[in-house]
Amino acid sequence: QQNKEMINRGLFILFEGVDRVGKSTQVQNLVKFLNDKQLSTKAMRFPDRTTPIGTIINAYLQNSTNMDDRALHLLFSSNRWEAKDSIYQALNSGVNLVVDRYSYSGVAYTAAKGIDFDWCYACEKGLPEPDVIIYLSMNSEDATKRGDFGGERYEKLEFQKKIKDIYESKLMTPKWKVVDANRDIETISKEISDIVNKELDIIKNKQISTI
Ligand code: DGP
Ligand code: NA
Ligand code: NA
Repeated sequence: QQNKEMINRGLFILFEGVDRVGKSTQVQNLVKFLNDKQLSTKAMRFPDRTTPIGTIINAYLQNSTNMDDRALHLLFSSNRWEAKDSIYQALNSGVNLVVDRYSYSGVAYTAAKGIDFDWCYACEKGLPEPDVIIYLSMNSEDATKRGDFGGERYEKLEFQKKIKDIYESKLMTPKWKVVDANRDIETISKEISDIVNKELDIIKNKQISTI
């Protein structure tokens, strides 16, 4: 027993924000930063378009199908629930997860359609809760001017403003780390790795909570 090494659980680090603020790039950079420090780390993203549920979500996002807003919301939520076991498995085996969108995207995007906030939130209750939430913040006009904006369903300026408002007025808690995304990639990555470095020691022995 004594010579068995104690495994610290992995950290659940989440990136949130509206479309085109640079989440995916920052996820990649943080995964690399942590792996370079010999901390085993994996990237994960939601929606996971590779599962059967994800295939339906993908068709909706690419405008090839329509769906009732609540039915769609439940599919996005299911797409997270179906990943729950693999999230726990990774964290409990000491692997850090850097996740691109999660429950807060779910609530923000559906509530922005005018659907009751609490109803949206209820579907997420019981999912593993992120340890660190990094919110990439940017002016909606600037984000919508970025390359490739407009290709998918939700990429309309007025809608993006509503989503941003729900994130910032209803979802954000003092625990969220707000990072100004309107700077060069390296500056943002450095700020994020500093944040995560600090959290690594604080969080590693805490139990995983649920939303
Ligand atoms: P991304 O692959 O990060 O570009 O996400 C795809 C789009 O889907 C993006 O516009 C955000 C949106 N989205 C992500 N998660 C959810 C969710 O749970 N519910 C809804 N309605 N939209 C979501
Ligand atoms: Na997108
Ligand atoms: Na999702």
